[in-house]
Amino acid sequence: MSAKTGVTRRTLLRGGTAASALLLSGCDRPLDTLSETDWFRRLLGFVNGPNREVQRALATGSGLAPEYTAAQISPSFKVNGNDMPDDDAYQALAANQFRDWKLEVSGLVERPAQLSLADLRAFPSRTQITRHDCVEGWTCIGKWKGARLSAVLNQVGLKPQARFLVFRCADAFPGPDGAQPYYESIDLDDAFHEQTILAYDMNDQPLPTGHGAPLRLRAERHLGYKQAKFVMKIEAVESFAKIGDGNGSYWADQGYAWYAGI
Ligand SMILES: Nc1nc2c(c(=O)[nH]1)N[C@H]1C(S)=C(S)[C@@H](COP(=O)(O)O)O[C@H]1N2
Ligand SMILES: [Mo]
Repeated sequence: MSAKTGVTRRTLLRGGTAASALLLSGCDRPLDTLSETDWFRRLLGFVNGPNREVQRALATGSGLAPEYTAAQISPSFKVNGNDMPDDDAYQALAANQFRDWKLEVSGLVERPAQLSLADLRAFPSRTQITRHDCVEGWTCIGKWKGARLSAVLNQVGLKPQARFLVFRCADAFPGPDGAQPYYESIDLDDAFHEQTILAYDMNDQPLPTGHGAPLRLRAERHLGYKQAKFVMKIEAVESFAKIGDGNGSYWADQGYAWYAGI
């Protein structure tokens, strides 16, 4: 995946390293692992683009993404995209093991909150072993534990006008007008979905930096780029028209589908 703009030598080098790491990563290529139904859904998804109604109509049963056993966890999980935000404030927080880090939850909420990692660990949690599918064509299986986003939202109380949640991340990619911050957004169906969590643990360890420390989104019915790493702030909004280039996420602003359902 490369941005239409702003490909620097650094990102190219990073891509090269990532590509060679893939050979040794223990991750599977999607052709080996996806069932025919998955491919059928995917094909329809590509034909219809960001048509979430079609994809949701095709989702069968519980609407849960498949979950796996501990034995199926990939021996190593690829790090993709940014592996460390350049931001000074983020780096200072990381140097102190995120003891002073707080997640801001604001926007169209009744009770805005600043939540420490201890606060987040006190929320009802969910643990899930799921397959991460990157649009670039690799998959890895990992175990994630995190606060149920629904529980956090129940605490802050969404205002009636709230329709989307925007996740603001600490990292950015270079763009023509300077750094473009990474951000993502989901609708309220996904926000309250059983498998949507704010993950602080990966494979029974605190989330490593490369995988988005101290907190990342896991929205398991979506492609990899939806799984925002280094989340600093969650903002409830009525529309994302005035955020970034108005398409709801960094990658949607680069032309990828906002609704990255799988
Ligand atoms: N903040 C942030 N989140 C991000 C990215 C990123 O570069 N920055 N890359 C995305 C992409 S394309 C993928 S495939 C996954 C990679 O997650 P991993 O590094 O844990 O494999 O994170 C997604 N979330
Ligand atoms: Mo990705």
